[in-house]
Amino acid sequence: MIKLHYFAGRGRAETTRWMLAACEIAFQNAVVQSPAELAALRVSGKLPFDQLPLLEIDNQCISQSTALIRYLARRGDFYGDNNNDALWCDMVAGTVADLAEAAMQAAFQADTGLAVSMMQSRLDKFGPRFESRLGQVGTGFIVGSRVTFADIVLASALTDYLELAPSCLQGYPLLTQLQTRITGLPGIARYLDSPERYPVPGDEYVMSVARVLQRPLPSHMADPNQFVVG
Ligand SMILES: N[C@@H](CCC(=O)N[C@@H](CS)C(=O)NCC(=O)O)C(=O)O
Repeated sequence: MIKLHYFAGRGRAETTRWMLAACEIAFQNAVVQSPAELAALRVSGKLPFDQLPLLEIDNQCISQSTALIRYLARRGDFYGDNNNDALWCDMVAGTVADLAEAAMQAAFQADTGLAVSMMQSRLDKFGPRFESRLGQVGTGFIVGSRVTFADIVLASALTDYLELAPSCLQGYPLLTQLQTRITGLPGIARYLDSPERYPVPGDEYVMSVARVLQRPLPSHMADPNQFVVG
């Protein structure tokens, strides 16, 4: 079984989960729940660069979320039809990472209003560019005439945005269509409805990450140093 080692939540593993789903590759979340489990992974030699997420696939242990999604994109033929498509996939995926970061950090903010306003300013910056790109390409996809990993990571980020700010895509009909189309792909739809899909991250997730990494909680939380050792 293919294993994805990460904390008990979406975080930097989520784009890999979406790509596994798009490739229709069955996988298991291998949850790192305690400092001891992380320490065991660190000494196991499995972590190429001593970081999570870690994907065990094709008889190798691989890491770095941006490398993981590209590996799966090549494996599943989601990297476009030529070098120029691949370039645009990378440009879009890089911009999506800048958009997605605000949603990924939302659970760590002092309140939801602040988190949503940070997300809104990212969407105000990038949303019109994505919308206009979709208009120019004219196929319903952000690159070329079939699904690429750029569509998949974009739909993943948009889904995170919609969960926290349900009306945020008003005024973006093409982005709305793309999000609907990609979340309706059979592998993705199955994944989103499966136990491997984590809920919108909240305090519980923030605490589990801090506990495993033995690092401080965000300062607005009670007893921020409760997991810090020494
Ligand atoms: N650029 C890396 C960042 C990985 C990263 O920061 N991982 C964190 C968890 S989200 C980690 O492993 N922290 C523990 C450590 O660096 O020792 C990626 O996208 O995969």
